Amino acid sequence: MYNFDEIIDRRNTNAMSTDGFRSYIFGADDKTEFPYKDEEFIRMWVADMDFATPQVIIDGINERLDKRIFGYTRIFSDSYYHAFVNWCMKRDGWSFDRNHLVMSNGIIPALYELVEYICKPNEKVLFSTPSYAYFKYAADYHNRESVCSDLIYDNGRYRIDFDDFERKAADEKTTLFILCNPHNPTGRVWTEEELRRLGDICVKNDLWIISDEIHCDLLRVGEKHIPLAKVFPDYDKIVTCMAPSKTFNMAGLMLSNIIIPNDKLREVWLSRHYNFDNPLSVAGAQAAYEKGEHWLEELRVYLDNNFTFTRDYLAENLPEAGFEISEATYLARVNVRAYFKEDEELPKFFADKAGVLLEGGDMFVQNSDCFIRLNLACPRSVLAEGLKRICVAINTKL
Ligand code: LCS
Repeated sequence: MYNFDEIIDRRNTNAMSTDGFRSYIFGADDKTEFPYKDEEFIRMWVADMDFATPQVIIDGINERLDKRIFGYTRIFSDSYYHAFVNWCMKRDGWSFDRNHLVMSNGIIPALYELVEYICKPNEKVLFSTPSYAYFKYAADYHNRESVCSDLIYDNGRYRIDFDDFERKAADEKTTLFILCNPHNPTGRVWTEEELRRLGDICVKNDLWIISDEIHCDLLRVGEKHIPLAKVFPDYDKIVTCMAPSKTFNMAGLMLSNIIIPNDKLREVWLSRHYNFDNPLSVAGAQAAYEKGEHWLEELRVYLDNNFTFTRDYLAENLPEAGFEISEATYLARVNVRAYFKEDEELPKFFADKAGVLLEGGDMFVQNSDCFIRLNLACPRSVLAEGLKRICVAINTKL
């Protein structure tokens, strides 16, 4: 019913995807020349989608536009809470108190704030690597030391090194663990057993946990999301972060949900946070949670098919590449160790030789050499062209 094959021109919308790649991926400016024109690149990098945001959300925003005044806004009515908590209840079997919900203009801005509120200046922030780099940037910004626990790559699947994690969690200077659940960039959906083991270690060491669950709706069909706070309902040092941004391709509207059960931390947040919301974003998010489910279920099927297409294409054309279908996210992780040296700058290679924009290698803090990450949330024809270019570039390099 929805047309995920449609190619939508994103130029002239100030999109990161089309206009922000020079600075974000390459630290380059407008004058830096690439062998490809900007519009010739296949873009498989920043984590947003090339699909239209569902019409029900656009209608919700339009209804709010009709009210014509866009003054200072904060969520006062219960209707947003009900829409979101019903969504969580229906999809994840999890609910939370109305008072525990606070809003943020993004999960990353919330992480930046929370690191400061939670960790004293000499305390450390723990997370698993490879990692979305902003976990580290949030610690760096406040001069808090980051402690990385490398995930173990085992036959195409990542697992937690619990001995290493436990040792690092036991350091009394480590006071915060940032969990990515499900995990970007590995695409793992942590099992209940894994979450329980991780959580038990954190509880034993009295750690705070920020559970970044931004990718939790984007699961392969058949997978289930388990909010960490559902596994530890009595531990109030877990902050849960969720958002409609990835799920419904509305990251630019900058609205996210932060659930803080601990009264003291929430008081600090409420007293220091710049507490206003964008009225269009609130309307869009509420419409998403109330009416977006049907679209999401079709999107998931389309993404699943993009993953199987990628698996089959790589098996045929790049047989030495390591690839497993991600359990969550629209991000695919490909091990290209057979084709590259450890220190090769992969994003540059693929931009120059293939005309494909992707992220890889040290863009994920550490434990990520010789991996590339491909964003598969694009029409199948674009995906096919991107994969073709990637395979040709590698095969002609040999
Ligand atoms: N947390 C995780 C784990 C993410 O992957 C992202 C976006 C965010 C938070 C951003 O949250 P926001 O501030 O927008 O609410 N991930 C991206 C990525 O991997 N590439 O581009 C964006």
